[in-house]
Amino acid sequence: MSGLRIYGIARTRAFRALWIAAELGLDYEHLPVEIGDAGARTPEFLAINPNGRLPVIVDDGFVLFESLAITLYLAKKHATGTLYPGTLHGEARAWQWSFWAIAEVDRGVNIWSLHAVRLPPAERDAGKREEALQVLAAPFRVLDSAVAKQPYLLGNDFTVADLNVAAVISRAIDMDLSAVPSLHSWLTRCLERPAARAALALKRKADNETPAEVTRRIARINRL
Ligand SMILES: N[C@@H](CCC(=O)N[C@@H](CS)C(=O)NCC(=O)O)C(=O)O
Repeated sequence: MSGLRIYGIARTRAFRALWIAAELGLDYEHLPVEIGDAGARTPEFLAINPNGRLPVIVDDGFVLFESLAITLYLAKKHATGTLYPGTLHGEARAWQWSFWAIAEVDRGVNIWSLHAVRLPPAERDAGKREEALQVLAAPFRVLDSAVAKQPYLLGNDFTVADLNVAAVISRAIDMDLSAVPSLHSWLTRCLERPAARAALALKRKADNETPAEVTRRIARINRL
């Protein structure tokens, strides 16, 4: 047992930590904490992550929040030279794509998926959905052209850069991606990896078990 604990129900950004742990073949304990007062905002959880958000990990006593900081940390700790780039420039590119994903596409994909898939049909807002697609169009073209030239973001091999971007936009697999065919095939390739499939299975199960009231709360508290 590595002494790694991953907090956060798999429906949340904890999916990203679960995917990297599976890629790395780590032993870990998963604590499927729910958002808000049911979990992440309790005094016990706030003592671990004062942000009251998911995910957070505790790795042999080392506490770390921010999903992509978690994936980068675990990849660097366990797979430098393979999943985590072993060169200065490779590392910087992995950071570049990770920060890009958080800044450019994380919120848009989240808004789209809530208003296209996750909220009950009568409560979906077509305006928000269309606006999200407009916000995503330009960055998706950037990603499409990056993976048109080579199979993965840093070259011929799958790295943590691919994992981070694919995990952030994983819910975009349900969009019409015909305008960005290279992005579509790259995302499919990433999500078909055995480790991704294992983490996605946990996420789908959590999605299916999430009551509509919780999905409404997600949209409300995050103003999505
Ligand atoms: N930038 C953070 C965002 C974390 C975040 O917002 N997590 C959501 C779940 S996906 C959450 O905990 N929301 C509940 C809340 O804000 O109360 C990360 O990537 O870890």
